[in-house]
Amino acid sequence: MGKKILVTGGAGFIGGNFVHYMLGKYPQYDIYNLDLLTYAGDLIKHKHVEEKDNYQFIKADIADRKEIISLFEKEQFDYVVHFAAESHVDRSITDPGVFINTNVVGTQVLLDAAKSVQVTKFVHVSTDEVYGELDFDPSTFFTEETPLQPNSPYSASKASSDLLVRAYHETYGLPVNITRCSNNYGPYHFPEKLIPLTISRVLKEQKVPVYGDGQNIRDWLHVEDHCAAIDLVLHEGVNGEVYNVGGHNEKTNLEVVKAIINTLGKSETLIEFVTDRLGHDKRYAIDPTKIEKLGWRPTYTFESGIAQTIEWYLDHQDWWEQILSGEYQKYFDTHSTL
Ligand code: NAD
Ligand code: TDX
Repeated sequence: MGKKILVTGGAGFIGGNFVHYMLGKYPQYDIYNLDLLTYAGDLIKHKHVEEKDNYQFIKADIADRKEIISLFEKEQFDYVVHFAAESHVDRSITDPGVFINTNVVGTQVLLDAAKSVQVTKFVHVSTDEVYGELDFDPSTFFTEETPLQPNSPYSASKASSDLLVRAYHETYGLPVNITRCSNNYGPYHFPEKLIPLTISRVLKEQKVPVYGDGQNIRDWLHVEDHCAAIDLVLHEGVNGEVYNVGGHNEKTNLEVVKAIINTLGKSETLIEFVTDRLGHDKRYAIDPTKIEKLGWRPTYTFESGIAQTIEWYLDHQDWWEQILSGEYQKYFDTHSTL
């Protein structure tokens, strides 16, 4: 049956991939992509779908209460899948304010709007960073019961939004789910994040900044596997539940950077160790048992996923070159310690 789905942040990395995934899988659904088009959003990635009858773009700020409430009243969405956020930890360290406005206030506005039209489901896309950090003991993982102990302004803003989502379920009975995912990578990943930054810089034989000693661990998940998990939670998730999403692909940052350099046949002398990130979380690792019981399995290993991703960046140089030539380059030049 046809459904109206509002995807917030659908011009960004994961939301953009999710829009493509849903249009491909559910031609009977109407997809509304709402995005403010900050530095992190672009519509070039949607050129091939913008003519579709069941796709519509809406430029708006999720924190603009008046506009968001009247949009929901007009469109009466069935589902909301909420990706829109300020997402980069380093930016939250230099300028936390916008993270509170978008990630906390914006989420609360959307919750009010969703409540006012009684949506069938509100999926809030969160992050494993709300759990804080793990030590290097490989037998420890984040579960849905791990206490929230966010360490950066970014993760604190996401944890705050998670608590609001929970409260709207407990207080008003809003049918919600929260997903907490590990580090994503894949097509259309903005080149300020480790993997696309490394690929784009190595291709240009530029130095790659590795924070601290490069031994921090992240648990990498291909974005298509993340999209499939969100689709499953949207349709099968038990209201009020949290689902962690990750595929047991733990790597040190140095291992990731070296894998990319070696695949591209370049020299490891491109690696430059730079000043560590403030409050740099040591390790993230997800226990995905709960979402596996719901029926989810990742299809990519880190090795197959990174090979596919490198291929994609080689084939789509025009997309990332355009981004690197804009406002982002000014940000990198001002903030990098290279
Ligand atoms: P992104 O930064 O690539 O995209 C964010 C999008 O939100 C952009 O298109 C931007 O224009 C839009 N946006 C920002 N502020 C807005 C506002 N006020 N109103 C409307 N739109 C606004 O982020 P991403 O990496 O695709 O992450 C998407 C979501 O997934 C975020 O909520 C993030 O916290 C979460 N997440 C990301 C990862 C990851 O590894 N990238 C992992 C786990 C969870
Ligand atoms: O230049 C760099 N050098 C470096 O060593 C950058 C940009 C990062 N790093 C390190 C820091 C992290 O340990 O690489 C690791 C990954 O960094 P990011 O790509 O910035 O991701 P991270 O901070 O782990 O957060 C990501 O995953 C969780 C997303 O950006 C978040 O939105 C998501 O919630």
